Amino acid sequence: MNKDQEKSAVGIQNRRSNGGRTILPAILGAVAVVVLAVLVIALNQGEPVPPRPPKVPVPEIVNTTEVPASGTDWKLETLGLNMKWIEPGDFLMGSPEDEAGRKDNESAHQVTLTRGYWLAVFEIRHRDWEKFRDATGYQSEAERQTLGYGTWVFDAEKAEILQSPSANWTNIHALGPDHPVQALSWNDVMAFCEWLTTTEREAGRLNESQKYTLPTEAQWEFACRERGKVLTPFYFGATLESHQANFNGHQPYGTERRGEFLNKTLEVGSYPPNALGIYDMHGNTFEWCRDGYQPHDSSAVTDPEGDPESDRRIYKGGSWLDVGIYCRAAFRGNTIPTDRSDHLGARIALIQE
Ligand SMILES: [Ca+2]
Repeated sequence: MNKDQEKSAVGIQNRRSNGGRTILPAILGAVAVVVLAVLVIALNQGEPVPPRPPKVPVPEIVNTTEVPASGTDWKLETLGLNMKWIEPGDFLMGSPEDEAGRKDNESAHQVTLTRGYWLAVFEIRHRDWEKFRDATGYQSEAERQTLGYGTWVFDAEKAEILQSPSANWTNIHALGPDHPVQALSWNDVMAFCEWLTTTEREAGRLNESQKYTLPTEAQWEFACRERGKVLTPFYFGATLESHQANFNGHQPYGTERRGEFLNKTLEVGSYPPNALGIYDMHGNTFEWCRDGYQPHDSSAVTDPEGDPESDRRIYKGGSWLDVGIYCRAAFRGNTIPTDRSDHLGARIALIQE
């Protein structure tokens, strides 16, 4: 007799000792309670968060014109980086008042963009910044320790973000050439864009009306929202889970399904892109935008560029460190243009007058 049979035999014996009439309903009741509890847990938790899907190769772009042409994607040869053409249009920027986690400065309003532009499919990578550094010898503000510090760094043990004098892009999340570069100030990224513009013009791959720069916040959000088709907080829909983006999956959005917190960046393009073929606009690193900060109001606007007098700049999209609410398309971070942190990077745009 094995142990299971022994247990079974003991059960039979117990039922017999109780006359075999009252114990069966009690067992059925207990089973029902267990089944109900499992169902409640299942309804709250759902299935475990699935793993992120395998990476799909990014489609190759072959330039067929000497300079970027409206309506056509462009390969930025200096970096080997795809730039997606974004057709102009109208969209609803900001968030509705019932969006969970929204802030007061996100008032929904109609925005018209009258000019198309190109947006990089990836955040700026370590390989990109190394080319810039090698070509120019540029030292970032963190390396120069302007303002008396290097970079804000998350201390996992203390669960705090602290200033680290020696931290900069060369040693913060420097996990490989295809990881996003961080610890850059807004000023650093604009210097990078000026170098790209000069380099591409000298190579005859940019005309005088075209330049590389940061996207405005409206250009960023328009592309994130797939030219206005996405009205939910994410281009994945109303929820965000850790198989969709690199963020703090311990606090997902719109779901109880707790997922991973990797505590690091991943290579760009590790998660599915949006319908325009743009990756990591939710999570991995926050992304600087060009605008000076100003609160939204509900008025319709055309080609907004923020407040030119503001001493603060916008950043968007959340990061590897952030919980779900900060990864929403409408969320608006802002800080001074000299600031830098270990979860703030950028994505470049190409614009033309
Ligand atoms: Ca991002």
